[in-house]
Amino acid sequence: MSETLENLSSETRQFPPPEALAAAANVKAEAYEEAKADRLAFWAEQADRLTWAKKWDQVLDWSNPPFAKWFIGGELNIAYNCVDRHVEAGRGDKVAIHWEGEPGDTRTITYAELLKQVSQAANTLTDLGITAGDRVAIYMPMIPEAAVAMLACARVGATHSVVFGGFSVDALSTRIADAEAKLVITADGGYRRGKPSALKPTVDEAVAKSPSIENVLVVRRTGQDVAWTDKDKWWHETVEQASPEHEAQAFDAEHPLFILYTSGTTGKPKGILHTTGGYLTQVSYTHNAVFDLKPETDVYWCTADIGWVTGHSYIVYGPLSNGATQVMYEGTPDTPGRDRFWQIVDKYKVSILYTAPTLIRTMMKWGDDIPAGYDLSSLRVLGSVGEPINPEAWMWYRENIGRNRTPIVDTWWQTETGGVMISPLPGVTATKPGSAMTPLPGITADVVDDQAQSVPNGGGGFLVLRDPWPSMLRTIWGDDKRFLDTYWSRFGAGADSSSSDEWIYFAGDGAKKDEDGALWLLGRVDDVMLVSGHNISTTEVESALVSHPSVAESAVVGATDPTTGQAIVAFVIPRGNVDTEGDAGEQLNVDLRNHVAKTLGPIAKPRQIMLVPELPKTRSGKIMRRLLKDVAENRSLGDVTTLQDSAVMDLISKGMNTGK
Ligand code: 6R9
Repeated sequence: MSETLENLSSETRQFPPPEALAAAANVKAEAYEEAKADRLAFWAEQADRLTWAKKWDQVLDWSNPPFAKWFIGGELNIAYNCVDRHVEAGRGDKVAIHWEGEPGDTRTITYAELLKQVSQAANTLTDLGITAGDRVAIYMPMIPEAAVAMLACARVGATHSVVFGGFSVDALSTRIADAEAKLVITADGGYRRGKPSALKPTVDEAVAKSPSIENVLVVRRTGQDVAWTDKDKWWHETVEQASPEHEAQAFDAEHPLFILYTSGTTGKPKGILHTTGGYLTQVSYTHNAVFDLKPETDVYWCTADIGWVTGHSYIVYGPLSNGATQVMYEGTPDTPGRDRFWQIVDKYKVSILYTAPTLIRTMMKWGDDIPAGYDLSSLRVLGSVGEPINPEAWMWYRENIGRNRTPIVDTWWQTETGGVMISPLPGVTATKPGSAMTPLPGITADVVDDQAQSVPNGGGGFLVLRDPWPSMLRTIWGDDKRFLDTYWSRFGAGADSSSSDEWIYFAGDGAKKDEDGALWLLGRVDDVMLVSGHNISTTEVESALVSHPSVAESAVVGATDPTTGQAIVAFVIPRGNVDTEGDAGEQLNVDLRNHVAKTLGPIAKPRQIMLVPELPKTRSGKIMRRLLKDVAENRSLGDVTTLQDSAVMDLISKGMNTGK
């Protein structure tokens, strides 16, 4: 992105918060002013939500930027904050997790039961020689033991590294090696798409290549046959037999809590390191504020996998620190039927739903009649995370799921930020479809040009974060230099040519400010296209395509072009009922190209549109445009190890070759 990003689309719809919700909201408009007046005092106040064994002496130490320390001198135990203190306060019988297995089996886990399991698992970790500072890899399906394992690590001060169940041997073993993990916690398998899907064979292969691993702890979930080595221990023969008494010891506020690897677009995965006190402060605060959580009455459901940061912050640490009752679901959204999500919302009377744009667009494709068959009146706040949500997908979510009553919070954040950074507040913000709106209280985000100058309203550029925040990454595990290079050397004091002494965090996303200063996220800057000298965001072209009634989902890439530098190539999934055979398909192609030209202007008209049945996505639902670019430029495919379903690329390449 050499110049600024073009600001192509305009959206004028706006939805104020429902009055009753606003009147009873956890966070009111004053919070912004309060945080602005004294940011550190504001965060100190939020840290008081937690129970500290020893209070901190200083809120922030920024004397060695960009290496931040928060709540210096403070000590706390994360598991104590997420579990024990709720039991001690007499809420042991409250349900922590309503777990729903994909085949329909269920478990109800109260806070008292969770305390027992976490304590037992902590005792087993200790028996296996795990002590504070050791690293533990977790490779699990979405079963309660996954959360128990994370909390048990936190309880004994071990640093967990969760790897998506389903990632390859290579992905798992490189992550184990990078963190020098001593233990893997896994399961025989989990249920996905109606059948048991094995995990243990992948672990066996990875462990064979991993000299640092001393033990493997295995939960029996599916009962499928597993090979067994002398490193393997069954969970039910160890954890479930262990003493339920475990005294949680407090750790320093900056004690490492977890490493989570993000693949980025190129190169070796980055092990993002998060620590204890600041992380829990921000995830606890934001979970309460952004979802307006009322722990006594709400039933919260985040559909993410715990292998994604969203699962860490908004299934495990945020909700449990707030004493929430939540739903946890093991499987896929179309098993046994495409109504599974709405059946779960109806069954548990879910009141807060947090999901991803990719799922919303998939539900759009499946049709309005599916959610229409369910009672969704329990819902009162809807959330979105993971990608920019196209205005039409946002409207569909509002109308078909929220039934025009519930606010939508579009939450922008990253593995690196630890917690939500930019989002509406459901009782305060008048939302606009497709906009993440404004930074939360206590957060300073901005959009800048090449020279790190703040762009005026109406302009576009790079999203940056200006002040340190409590749940920020502390470094890249074992690679401080890469931490500096990746996030801090683009702008501000960390940049070679800069005369500024302000440290500016480069998020890697493009964004624009509208006329009111609201923020619109435009995708990764690596994905921005340069067409005849114009910087065009993939997100805006995708949103224009999705606004056509025949389109369910789309992904846009810039492919090398002899005349325009780059040309726009779009991959489009038509809605279920759309005829794409023969002439009808060709007509649709012409219509879609014209539709984009009409919506955004002729410069954004795609050179080519491919109708495809699926798009390549990561396990967290992000479209892998890099692979589509390989297809569009007739290259062999790059690294596909983080792809959710590798068969998808074959389908797409075949369509490309036959011109369909
Ligand atoms: C939480 C999470 C981070 C990247 C981020 C951005 C994209 C996430 C978004 C969004 C637009 C939102 N992203 N939320 N883009 N609007 N509400 O997704 O973390 O997996 O590390 O991805 O996801 O591009 O930079 P992570």
